[in-house]
Amino acid sequence: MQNNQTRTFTSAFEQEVYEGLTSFPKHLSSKYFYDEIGDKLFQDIMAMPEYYLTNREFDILEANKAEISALFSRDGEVFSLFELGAGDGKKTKILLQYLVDNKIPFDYRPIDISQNALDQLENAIKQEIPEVEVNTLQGTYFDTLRDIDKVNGRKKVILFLGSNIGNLLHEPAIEFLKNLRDSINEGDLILMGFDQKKNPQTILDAYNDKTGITEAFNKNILARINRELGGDFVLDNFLHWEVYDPETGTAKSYLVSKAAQRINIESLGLQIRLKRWETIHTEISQKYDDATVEWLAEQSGLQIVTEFADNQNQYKNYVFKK
Ligand code: AVI
Repeated sequence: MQNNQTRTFTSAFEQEVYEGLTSFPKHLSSKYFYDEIGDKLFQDIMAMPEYYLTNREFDILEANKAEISALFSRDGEVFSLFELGAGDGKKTKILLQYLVDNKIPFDYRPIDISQNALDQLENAIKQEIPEVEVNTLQGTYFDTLRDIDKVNGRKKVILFLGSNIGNLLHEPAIEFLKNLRDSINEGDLILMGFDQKKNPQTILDAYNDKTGITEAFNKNILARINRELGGDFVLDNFLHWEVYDPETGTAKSYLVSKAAQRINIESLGLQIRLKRWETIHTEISQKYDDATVEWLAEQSGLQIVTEFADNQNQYKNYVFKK
């Protein structure tokens, strides 16, 4: 691992925690929310009534599954359906079931860094829709997509659902989309979910539920530092705080220190101080409008083929091609 002055880190997690907590203002990356406990908390978030994103996307896929499937397979051409970050596949199963029922030839290739997550998904699909040919791919998204070109000449369709793109600032989102563009060929498609700008209160409620599940999810990053790096964060000493800027469409999550406090993180040999009301920024969840998605597509060399929305335009799925 890389050196930071005189320090040697044994993982990217160690290095990013060190850098984030010694910066001003302090920050931690939301990608570290997702250990076993964080995955479970995110499942709970998706089941909350306030977290409208999952149901809106579910409804869009359900209402448009015939049209979407027809785009994926023109003239019965066999294709590979890749999925980045499939989770439990709840929404994807709508499309898988439709494709199977209509005898449209395809195989399903979920990509994930975690073999455990892939095994669980594969078992669930084998139980529920045994007709689907599942070929899991363990690895990072882009290395895996690039490698697949060498072994599989089929048309590619890539799913990236859940508005996961929104956890990236615009610049890294463009980098991500450029990488996606580089890993597809002419004729291939990308179906991606983008949560839309809407009544700011609806967004604040989705990220600050009264039951405290999102609070626990946000604080899990501190709990994870305690578990994995020997930290001594007291979770009750922090407020979960959500803000939403309706002009830029950016929702931001913070942990706010309720008191002046010192934190030790043993494996980093680090002691930090937090002033009363000092913040640790942990996540962005970007909300979009058509102009912003068009701009992102243009910046990354993608074209919008079509889009699907729910009846209140709360959420949209766009189809891109190269
Ligand atoms: C995974 N990601 C798209 C979620 C979101 O909406 O930003 C993560 C999340 N954070 C708080 N609630 C849900």
